[in-house]
Amino acid sequence: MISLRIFFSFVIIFASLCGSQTKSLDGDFPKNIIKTPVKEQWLKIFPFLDYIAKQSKCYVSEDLQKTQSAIQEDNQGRLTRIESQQTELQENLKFLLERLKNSIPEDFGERLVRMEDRQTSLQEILKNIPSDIEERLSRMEDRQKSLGAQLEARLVVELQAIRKTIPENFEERLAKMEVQQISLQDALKKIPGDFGERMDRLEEHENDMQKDLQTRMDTQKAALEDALSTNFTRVVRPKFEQIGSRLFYIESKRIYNWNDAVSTCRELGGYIASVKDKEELDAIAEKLGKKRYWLGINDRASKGNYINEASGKKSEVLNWRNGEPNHGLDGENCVEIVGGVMNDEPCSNELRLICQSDNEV
Ligand SMILES: [Ca+2]
Repeated sequence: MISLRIFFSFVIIFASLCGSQTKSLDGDFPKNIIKTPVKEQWLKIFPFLDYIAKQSKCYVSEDLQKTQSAIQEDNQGRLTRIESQQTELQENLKFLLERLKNSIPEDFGERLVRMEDRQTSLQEILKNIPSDIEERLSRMEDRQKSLGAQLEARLVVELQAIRKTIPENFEERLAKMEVQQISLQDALKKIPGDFGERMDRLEEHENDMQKDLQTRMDTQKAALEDALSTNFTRVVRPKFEQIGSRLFYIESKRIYNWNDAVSTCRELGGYIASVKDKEELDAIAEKLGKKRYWLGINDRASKGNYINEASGKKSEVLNWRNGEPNHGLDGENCVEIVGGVMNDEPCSNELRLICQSDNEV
């Protein structure tokens, strides 16, 4: 029993030495222990302890070496991986730098400078614009006022000149005709009565001459009227243009209700337009496109009885759109034209307008 106890005691001591003080098993045994007689027993026990240690496979040094070499191998592997990652990163960085370098144009600096110069000059221009525009507008307004005044003055003078010219021309021609007639009558009186045949011929000749004179007078009168009409239109209605056989003004920018459209055309020297025939309707429609315009046609006095505003005559050309006139809304008594066809529309709506120069239609 005692030997068993001693054995187990040694085992416990040895185990504790193996766990925490491994170095003492591989090193020299302490001298102070060897010197004491009691502890000389230890020397006898050592081989046994060594045997137990070997049996227990408590090879501390070997284990430590193995652990160290494993750690070294692991560290080496990690270092290798880190190195390869570093190499890869360096190559990627190099590649990116190359790409960046290639993507920047060679003349980048110069272009930047040019752009800065342009920007500066644009800013200068922008600064100058507002004051310049105001001055120009002001000058244009002044010129326009002065031109308007000049035009008015010229108009008055020209009209006075025309009034003076017409009667003088006519009086002159009438006087000449009277003189010729008198001289012819005198000549006729001098011719003896037995020259009836000659008288007949003379009468015929006189008639021919009169007819000829009348024709020439009519032609010249018509030419004069045409010239007057053209001048009058050019001076009084400069905005009107020839469409077909008549003059029209198309207001495509501003919109008016129907009553205002009527008064606006009067202010422009014309009348809100109606349509003479289908040919004229097509010619006007071609000018208007798809926009909506008032015509001078309405049935306000009697439903369905459409009257031209300018002449007061019944409208001859009513090219209705399918389903129109529908008298759909309250006050749909005024006629608009859209894309060549007509529609009855509330007169209070605001549309573009067309004026005609005459009030015959
Ligand atoms: Ca309608």
